[in-house]
Amino acid sequence: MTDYAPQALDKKWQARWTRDRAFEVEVDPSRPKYYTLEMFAYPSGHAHVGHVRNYIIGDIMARTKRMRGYNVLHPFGWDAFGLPAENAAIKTGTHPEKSTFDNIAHMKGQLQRLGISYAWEREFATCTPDYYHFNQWIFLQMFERGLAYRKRSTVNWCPKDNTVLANEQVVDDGVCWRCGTTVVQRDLEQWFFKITAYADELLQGLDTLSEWPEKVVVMQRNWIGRSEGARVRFAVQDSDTAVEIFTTRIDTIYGATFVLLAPEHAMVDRFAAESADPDGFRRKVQAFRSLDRQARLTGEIEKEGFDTGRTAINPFTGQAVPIWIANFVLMDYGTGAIMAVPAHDERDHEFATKYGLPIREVVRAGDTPADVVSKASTQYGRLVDSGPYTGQDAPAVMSRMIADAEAQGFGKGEVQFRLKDWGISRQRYWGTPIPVIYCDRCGVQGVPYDQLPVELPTVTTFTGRGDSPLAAVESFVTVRCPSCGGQARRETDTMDTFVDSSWYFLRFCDPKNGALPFSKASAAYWMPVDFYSGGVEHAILHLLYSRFFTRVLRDVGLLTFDEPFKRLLTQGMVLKDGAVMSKSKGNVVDPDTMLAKYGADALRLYVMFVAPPEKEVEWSDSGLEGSFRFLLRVWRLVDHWAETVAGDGMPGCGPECTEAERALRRKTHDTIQRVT
Ligand code: ANZ
Ligand code: ZN
Repeated sequence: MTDYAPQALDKKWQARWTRDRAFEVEVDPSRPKYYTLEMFAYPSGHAHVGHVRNYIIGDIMARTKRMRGYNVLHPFGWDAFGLPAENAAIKTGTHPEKSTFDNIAHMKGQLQRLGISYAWEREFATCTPDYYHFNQWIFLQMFERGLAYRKRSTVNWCPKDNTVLANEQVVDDGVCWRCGTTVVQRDLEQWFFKITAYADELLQGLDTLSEWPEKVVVMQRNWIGRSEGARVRFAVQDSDTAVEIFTTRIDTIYGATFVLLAPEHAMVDRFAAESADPDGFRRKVQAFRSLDRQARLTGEIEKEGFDTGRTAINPFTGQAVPIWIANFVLMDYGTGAIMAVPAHDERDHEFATKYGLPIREVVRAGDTPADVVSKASTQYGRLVDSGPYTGQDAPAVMSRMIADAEAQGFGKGEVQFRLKDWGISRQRYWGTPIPVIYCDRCGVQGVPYDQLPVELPTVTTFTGRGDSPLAAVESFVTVRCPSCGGQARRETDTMDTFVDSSWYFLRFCDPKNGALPFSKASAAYWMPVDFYSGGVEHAILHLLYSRFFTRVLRDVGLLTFDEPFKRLLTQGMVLKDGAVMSKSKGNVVDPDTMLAKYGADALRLYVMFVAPPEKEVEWSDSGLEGSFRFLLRVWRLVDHWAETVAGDGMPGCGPECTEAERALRRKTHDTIQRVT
């Protein structure tokens, strides 16, 4: 009789796996491959049992597939750049590189003690030049193709610290996280990735993701937000210009009783200048512009506006309608201007009611007039009071109205996407330097490939004040122009860390490649990822950016497929006392404590037994205790019979078998089938 001593077992086997390189794999075309991946980790310091649930789920997939004969790639790495390490450096003085690698060492130990079967020889951290070299390589490929470009765009700015702030650094009603000064908006030249060039493809690709959770597919579809509609010109009276509006409901145009402009609309400044009280006009506009953007996007604001005093001609009716400015009209969607149809749109209705603007019913869903004065009627129906279109059915009539607008030259059909190009510039230190050089004579140039990587210089003091930290390093900024050899300047912004995670799964196929991000052959064998698991908080950005990068790298010639992740699982959160486990809530359970008490198998078993992987679970020590006791029983049972069944193993089941032996054999196969 031997005792169940899981701690000793864990130690013994973990040492053996490392010695035998048990989970290291090579390309082997003679065997079917299986690539299973958990979203890599931000090295925050300590993994708690909420984090490790995901790794356990992935590990079980990896081990199962291995036992079933697949050549399994199961790697792990570190999403190691980012703001928290830099913020910590500002507070404590510890260099981000040091804190990052200390954290990695600790967390790696935790995962190893859990016995997760990673191919550790493929591990990398994105903050090393070996990796970010290829962020820069990919950037340059995109730059050559017009997929990386510069444009002016708005950032959060702290006027006291003189620095750009990330959204996370703007706290409590728009003040700077460090000094509490009210944050203002500022325009800066920034780099963008043209993800919109792939908008249609990213949308269509969603239809092929049959093994993704439906809710994630829906979230991506809404984020891309394709809208079919029309662009229509409303001529401004007493002027040579026109307001262009975007609408998805041209069928309601006879009920457009006013036009609304976004506060940022280009025409606003001109109207202000031409008004009787330009300063008063501008003050009102300014108040709208500085409203919280997020609140404006979600519409969770009191709708407000004011009359510009100007009017525009509805090209269908020929009638003049007033032009107002409204805080809920967004500049970066459509044309930044709308025709307001209060009878058939809820937001317009609220606005019209508040300011006493006219409401006209033009689409009737039922047989009798609807009470559109009390409530907007948003359904399609039959057109009324709509000139030559009266009596026609919407939406069918819309294509005819668009064709007529086109024929008369005041409108056309148009598709709009909610998706915006991806702004990647960060005025930060702890990220990938953007590989660009500015020369007064030769202009904006990519760093030549043979000069990559552009390494992060060593910065020793982090104040969080002033320009981006790289701009203060003279030896970094000053550089020779690659074309004329004259004196030039380096770009001092770094890349959004979402760039790092947009292709790391490809790097795992070929992590030591010094010439390319990965070889075509390695990706052809291992990709796509067969099983990808992680948190639903990445349902939109990370997964969309990865799908975008995959297509770009396909067009660069490195990949031959479109979708990186075949099957996706979003694991449920682990709660403690009803709240999501997190350091800030002080309710974390450290896996090491549990390992010391019960061993790795009990913890793994518990995590898998407590609920389906997609479901939330409430952590319970007694549940873990139960898993431990179950393993104890298995151990004792096997231990008791081990000698009896030793030797030839299970008896065959020929005619000589007893009925009991035959029953046991049947039960065995039945169990194998059901477990599989
Ligand atoms: C007139 C109208 C009448 C509208 C009606 C809707 C219902 P989606 O589907 O999201 O694309 N819109 C257009 N640009 C806007 C902007 N920059 N800010 C705020 N709202 C804007 O929505 C398209 C509709 O949203 C457009 O169609 C427009 O209002 C509004 F009964 O035009 B509609
Ligand atoms: Zn030059």
